[in-house]
Amino acid sequence: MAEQTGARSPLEPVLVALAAGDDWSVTVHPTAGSTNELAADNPVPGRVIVADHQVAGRGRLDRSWVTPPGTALTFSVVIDPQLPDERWPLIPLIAGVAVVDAVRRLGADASVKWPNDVLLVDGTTTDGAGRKVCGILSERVGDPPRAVVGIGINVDLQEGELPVPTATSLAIAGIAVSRADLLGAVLAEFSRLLDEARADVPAFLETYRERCSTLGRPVMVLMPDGSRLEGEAVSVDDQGCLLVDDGTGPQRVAAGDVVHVRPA
Ligand code: BT5
Repeated sequence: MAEQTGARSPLEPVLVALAAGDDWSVTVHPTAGSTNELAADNPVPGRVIVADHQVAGRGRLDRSWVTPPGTALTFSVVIDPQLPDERWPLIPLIAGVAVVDAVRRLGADASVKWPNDVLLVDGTTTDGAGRKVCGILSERVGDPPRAVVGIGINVDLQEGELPVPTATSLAIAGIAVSRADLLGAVLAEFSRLLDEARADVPAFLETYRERCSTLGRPVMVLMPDGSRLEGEAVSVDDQGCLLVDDGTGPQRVAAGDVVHVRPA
């Protein structure tokens, strides 16, 4: 079990700002409803809103994101993506790879489940698919349009504190890291990958495909209209859509919840 000391102490705003670096303007709230909502209220590029304890965290499609006090890194960044509109769907993918790369540097066996859940393979994993350590909610707000990218990472939750059985944490995988240092690492990776995507979309998509554990797997996709698609995830196209071969050829999925099906 990972040490709780440090990870459970309150976030120290000065240390958080130092870890984030000069490119970001960080505000730390001891308690907040949803950091995405606070960021959207005043979407100035470069702002980072961090909640020590987020009490009304939002997932996609009106779902909720739940983390016990002091155990998670919950924050939202505001960016001017400087990407053409048709490239905006790449933003959450960029954030997913940023988290994967930041936690891989800590020794975690992390990957992206399309489009942007970050999974961690820990000691409990039997099929190599992993459990969710991080969720990402990216929203387009304001005029001129800005992206608010909300990231929630389970840092220090113990098994009994997990909100759902499909969740895990860095601590459960044996990784101890301060939330401030983790924020700094994710922001650095996010900036690097955003620059990569702006300069060379195909290069970024190659990076994404390498980090994406959905590819090559049997999947079941729950579509927004309630229908299901089953098949093998064969690729991610240049728009960031998932291609699933259901036996009749590749079907293009722009949005949906993917379940990694245990290989037969
Ligand atoms: C997400 O939604 O995964 C996006 C979560 C984004 C959270 C961040 S925290 C900072 C920022 N401010 C916010 O208000 N939100 C963002 P979705 O794919 O819809 O997944 C939500 C589902 O994940 C829930 O219905 C639960 O099943 C599960 N879940 C909830 N809390 C979890 C946790 N801590 N760890 C893993 N899974 C969780």
